[in-house]
Amino acid sequence: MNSILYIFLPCKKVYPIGVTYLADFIHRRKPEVRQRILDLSLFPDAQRSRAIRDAATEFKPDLVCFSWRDIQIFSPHEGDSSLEHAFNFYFASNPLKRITASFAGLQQLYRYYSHIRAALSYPWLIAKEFPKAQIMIGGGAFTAFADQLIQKLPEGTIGILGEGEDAILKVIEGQSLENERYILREGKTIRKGQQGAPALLDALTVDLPYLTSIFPQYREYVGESIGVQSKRGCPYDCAFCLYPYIEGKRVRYRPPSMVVKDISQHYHQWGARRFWFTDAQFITGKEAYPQCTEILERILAEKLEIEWSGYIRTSLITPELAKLMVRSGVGDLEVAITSGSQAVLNNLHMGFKLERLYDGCRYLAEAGFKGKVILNYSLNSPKETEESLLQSVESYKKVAAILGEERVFPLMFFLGIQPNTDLEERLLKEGYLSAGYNPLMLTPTSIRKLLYNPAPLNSFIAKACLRAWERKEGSRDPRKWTGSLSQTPKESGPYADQSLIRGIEGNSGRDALLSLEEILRSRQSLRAAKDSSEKSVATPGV
Ligand code: B12
Ligand code: SF4
Repeated sequence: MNSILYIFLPCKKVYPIGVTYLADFIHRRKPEVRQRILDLSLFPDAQRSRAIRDAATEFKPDLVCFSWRDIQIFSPHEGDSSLEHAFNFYFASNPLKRITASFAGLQQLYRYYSHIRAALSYPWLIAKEFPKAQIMIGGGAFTAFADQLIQKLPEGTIGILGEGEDAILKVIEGQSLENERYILREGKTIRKGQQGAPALLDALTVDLPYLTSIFPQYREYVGESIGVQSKRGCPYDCAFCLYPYIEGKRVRYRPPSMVVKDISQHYHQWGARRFWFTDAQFITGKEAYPQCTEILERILAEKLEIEWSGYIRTSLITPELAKLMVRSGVGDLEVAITSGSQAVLNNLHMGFKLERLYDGCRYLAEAGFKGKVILNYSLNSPKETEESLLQSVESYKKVAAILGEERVFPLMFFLGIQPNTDLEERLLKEGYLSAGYNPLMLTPTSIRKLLYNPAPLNSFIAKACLRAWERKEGSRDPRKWTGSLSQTPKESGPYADQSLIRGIEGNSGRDALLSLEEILRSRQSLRAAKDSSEKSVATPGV
């Protein structure tokens, strides 16, 4: 095979790092193979089929590699209005609100299914109009839902779970895929392979001039946050998390010099200034300290004036790392505290101590950290009690006292149940989920289950959230002004202050926590009053 067309399936605009790494890898090993990257997110819906047809007609690929990053439309966090509609639909006391929410929910369901249907139509287009081309597919969303999606794709499509470098190389060289995590449908039979040794990440850095030549749409991303991967794999075991399933548990490091060369090339050649370490975890444990330290030191030594972020275990931040993080340009951080109760965290196998998380925040504050911290809370996790909910409220207050209330933004991020996670397995065993359920099939009943918020605590958690969102005229995602997601030039630069104010005004997570505290405290005092009146009835005269 001599030519590969990569098609990044549409999602909310995010730098398509996966396909850039794949194309780079193939180019280093097979420089004679022609390659092109087409990012469908950058086209309006109606023009996407045409864009594929034009690219395939002109480029004549032997291999078409679809990359499917996101499916999750119903996100379990308050920045997504679908959570608000779902809560109104299930829990609002006002029937009008329920009706309005049901219409909004139906619209969202329609969008969700149309999105999947449209994404599936593109491989079918290639299969019908360019039947000689081999089709491959991979990416985060495909990995998460491979068993369901492979049934809907043209027969013969090679699906790859997790990393794809070696698999694509093998396909163009005509080698067997037996040692790769492939999935293939032949009629009604599904064949799967298991990855042998995962690839080591000691390859050279991205060849940016080459990438620029095969990805002319790169210009759209210069002001965005560019993804850089410094390691693959996560050794932790958090019950709800899919990342170790996607990347493996063994951590593989890229040499710091190469990671920083990547950043430096994007900085000097494209003018990029914002970066995101796409690692499942940037600090995977104490073993990662030397690599993380060297990366940050090199950013400083090369005088790269960047803003960077990533998923970071605050519990693993040392005073030295905190100083380096701040000096090298760390931006806003998203910290998955999950719960303020150590017992709830232990039950989810989170593998960190709350005290260490607070220490990490303290070190950041001492180092002069000026960014914002989004504290993700997954209220109503298994083993949650009224007491543990109050501990979560306390934990927010503690972090806010350390970093300053104006910097800390709690975000209600309910546990979303994902296939191939420990949480899914537990809930299947407990009968909460039924065996053979389809995680992509959303109905009012399944959404209620998959946005994990079970009885008996569900109704007043929902009440607290709805009360807060009502006051703020809707749920808010404070990430609009952070380094993590897409920021149009209009939102940055001169508008920075305005968007900051909007973010702070929209701190609905804080309100939700405080409303929850109010509700729980009043329940406690009601109970105490009831108990004492029962006691005085039982022991008259005392
Ligand atoms: C970093 C990250 C983010 C960052 C991205 C920052 C940035 N500027 O890039 C942030 C925090 C912004 C983010 C946001 C979201 N994310 Co995210 N994110 C990730 C994470 C941790 C890594 C993705 C990544 O870039 N990896 C590094 C690159 C090199 O890998 P890659 O792109 O996956 O590509 C490799 C393989 O997938 C494969 N591959 C890719 N394409 C192809 C094609 C072929 C043919 C083959 C063979 C192989 C192949 O090979 C590549 C190289 O090895 C993954 C989880 C994970 N551990 O993978 C979730 C993940 C991709 N995100 C996910 C989601 C849902 C989201 C959100 C939609 C969440 C939400 N509801 O708000 C948002 C919105 C994203 C958007 N479009 O804007 C899901 C997607 C699965 C799903 N359920 O749909 C994942 C898998 C996490 C999860 N829930 O399990 N995310
Ligand atoms: S939540 Fe973070 S630390 Fe836990 S398994 Fe997932 S990536 Fe690793």
